[in-house]
Amino acid sequence: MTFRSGFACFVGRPNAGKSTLTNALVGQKVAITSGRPQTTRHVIRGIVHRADAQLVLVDTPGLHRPRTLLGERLNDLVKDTLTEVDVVGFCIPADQRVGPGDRFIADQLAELARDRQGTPVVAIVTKADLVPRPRMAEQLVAVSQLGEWADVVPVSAQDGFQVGELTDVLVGHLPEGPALYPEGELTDEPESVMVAELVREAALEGVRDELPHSLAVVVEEIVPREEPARDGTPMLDVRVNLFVERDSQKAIVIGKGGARLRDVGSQARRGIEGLLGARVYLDLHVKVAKDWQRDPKQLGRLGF
Ligand SMILES: Nc1nc2c(ncn2[C@@H]2O[C@H](COP(=O)(O)OP(=O)(O)OP(=O)(O)O)[C@@H](O)[C@H]2O)c(=O)[nH]1
Ligand SMILES: [Mg+2]
Repeated sequence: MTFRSGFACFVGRPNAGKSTLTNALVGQKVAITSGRPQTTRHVIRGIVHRADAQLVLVDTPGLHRPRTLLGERLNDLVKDTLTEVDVVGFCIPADQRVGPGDRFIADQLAELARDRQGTPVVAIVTKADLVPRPRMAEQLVAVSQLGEWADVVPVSAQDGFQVGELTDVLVGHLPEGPALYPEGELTDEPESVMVAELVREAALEGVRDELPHSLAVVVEEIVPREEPARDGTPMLDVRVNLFVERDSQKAIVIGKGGARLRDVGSQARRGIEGLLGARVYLDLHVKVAKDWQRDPKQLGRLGF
């Protein structure tokens, strides 16, 4: 049997369903998702293990016309990633007409194909569960006309439709080679990054307008408590800073009498305890970092 291994990268505009699809293929949550655009801010690797292949999925931030320095940095990150993978999955949601945002990305992919020949691009029509069949048929035609694709695959990360088929197609484009990661490893994200992401996911829920873009989360420390919990499970102190750009946003994140922040904390804590396999005391602090999205110094400090 030939064993294949390599990298696939998902691109697409914000909210296209890239991270949800990454999680569906991996079979576990490795990337946070939300209904807000620009949820993913760094490159996340999820690993699919099969008897005949190892597929490393690289989930990227949505590609879009940048309006801030953060936006530019995210786009550059995606472009660098595109040149390093064996196959690209271009995600286009089924429930929205193909638009300028998709064309912008199709143009970038065409440019890439000129610079670096041979990287196949699979067009993936996501969120198949949201549209009736005739609409899906129309979307498949529209997507086919958007560029030169190695394949066009409709898929639903929600109900699992065609997730296995998509994996087969992506694996088919990988070179022969040995496994790249140890068996059972599902992501190479450091724990501190996963913890920060779980807090950001919880904090994104229910906030509106510009706030999601203004929120950045940094883990200060994760330290074991000397005393374990009463039932003997280990206890961790996890200290996390949430940065927003303005005082008014700070008030929103904290909520009346701290109610919102408490909800965010208890939701994030559940995910963090599952991840770290320990009881967690989660300490959240909200701070203002004025206009950090446009400030190179602050972007650096926040890890961008
Ligand atoms: N019904 C349905 N909804 C989906 C599906 N995939 C994703 N979604 C929803 O679409 C929204 C965006 O999903 P994400 O996976 O965060 O999208 P993304 O492309 O990673 O977004 P960015 O990281 O912001 O670029 C979320 O509310 C998901 O629940 C799907 O297959 N079916
Ligand atoms: Mg994402």
